[in-house]
Amino acid sequence: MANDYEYLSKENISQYLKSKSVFNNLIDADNIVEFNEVGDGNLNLVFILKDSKGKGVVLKQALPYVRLVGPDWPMTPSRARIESETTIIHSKFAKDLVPEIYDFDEERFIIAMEDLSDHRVWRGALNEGLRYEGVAKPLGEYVAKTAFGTSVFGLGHDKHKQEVARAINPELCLITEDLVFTEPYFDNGRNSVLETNKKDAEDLANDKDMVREIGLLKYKFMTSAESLIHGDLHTGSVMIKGNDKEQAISVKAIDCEFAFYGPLGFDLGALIANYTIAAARARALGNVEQMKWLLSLAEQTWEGFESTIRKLWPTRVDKRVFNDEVFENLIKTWKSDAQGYAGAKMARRIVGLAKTSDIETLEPNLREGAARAVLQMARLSTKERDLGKSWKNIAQQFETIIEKTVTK
Ligand code: SR1
Ligand code: MG
Repeated sequence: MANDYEYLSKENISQYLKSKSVFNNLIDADNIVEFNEVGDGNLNLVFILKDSKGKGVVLKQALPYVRLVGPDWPMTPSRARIESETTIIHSKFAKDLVPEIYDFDEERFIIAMEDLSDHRVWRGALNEGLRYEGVAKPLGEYVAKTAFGTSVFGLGHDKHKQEVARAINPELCLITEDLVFTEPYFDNGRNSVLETNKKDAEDLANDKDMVREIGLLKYKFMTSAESLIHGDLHTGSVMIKGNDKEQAISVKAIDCEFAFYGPLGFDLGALIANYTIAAARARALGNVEQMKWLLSLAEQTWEGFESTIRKLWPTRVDKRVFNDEVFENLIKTWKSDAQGYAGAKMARRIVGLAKTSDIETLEPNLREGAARAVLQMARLSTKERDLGKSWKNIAQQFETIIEKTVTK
């Protein structure tokens, strides 16, 4: 694959817009008055462009390497194709919950999409202590609709098989296999923690029950082809638009370049992990009510997920042996997976490469306790995933851990 394609820049962007008719009615390429590079993720260039009449588009270009590290870590830019195709497929099932895709340039790996600059990244709002209602539940609905729609229940045998093959994403899956499931337990030189958290990281890696569960979860991640999952559904992959009552009026799941056919509980776990990390931050900053609210979001997401997938279940394409008893078993499995993956995703953000601003922007004396709390919650969540606990019970247990570690 050619990796010598031209990168977008302020100098060449008008020319690029003029070269494609899809932009004719979207933006005036001769009157671009705003050009902002806003890529704050780990991988890509992201430009928000606006013309003098206020019309805007977003151009997202995949670099042939991991932006976080630089050209020393090559990475397929075909991830942009995966993101574009997945967003379009997900929009068939959850149109309002993803951005509109206008174009994909397969030579320069550029996705043109809806301008969401009237939205903001949810993680940033949470870090500021804002409490938008109406985000966690729609995200559960998004997981349910997209997971059901792309599963054997939604697609049937032939289409599901074709889709599993089309959507393979081995390079990005390997990032997750390494960073989420392996390196927190077997350091590959990319881990880092505060000196005062070294013992916590060692306790995690030496926790045999945890490592066994992580192994089982990694195996499932590598072999289960349930649904076309988002693959990186953290709070930085969610954009929200709120009203002045801190009620979300629009929620969008973005950045699905890690998408592939995998276990749907991975997406639920990613959300829950990031709510929990945000809760540790809130308490470290003394905001008890915000912590409690954040810990209640897992239940909201799960309720959005479960109620939606229950409604979809009667529409499954083949009802012969996929009976209601099967569904109740699946619900239990998905909950166990969600809790297991939540713990895996919490631990990786503390110990491994690519951490979260929630914790990293805390002063070291606050970060220490927050990081310790997250690691302890991670181990509890993953190891006790099959105990059939209620979400309220889990939230209560997390709160107890946070209170003990963050405020000691
Ligand atoms: C090298 S990419 C690091 C991380 O950024 C993405 O958001 C994924 O979570 C990935 O693991
Ligand atoms: Mg991302």
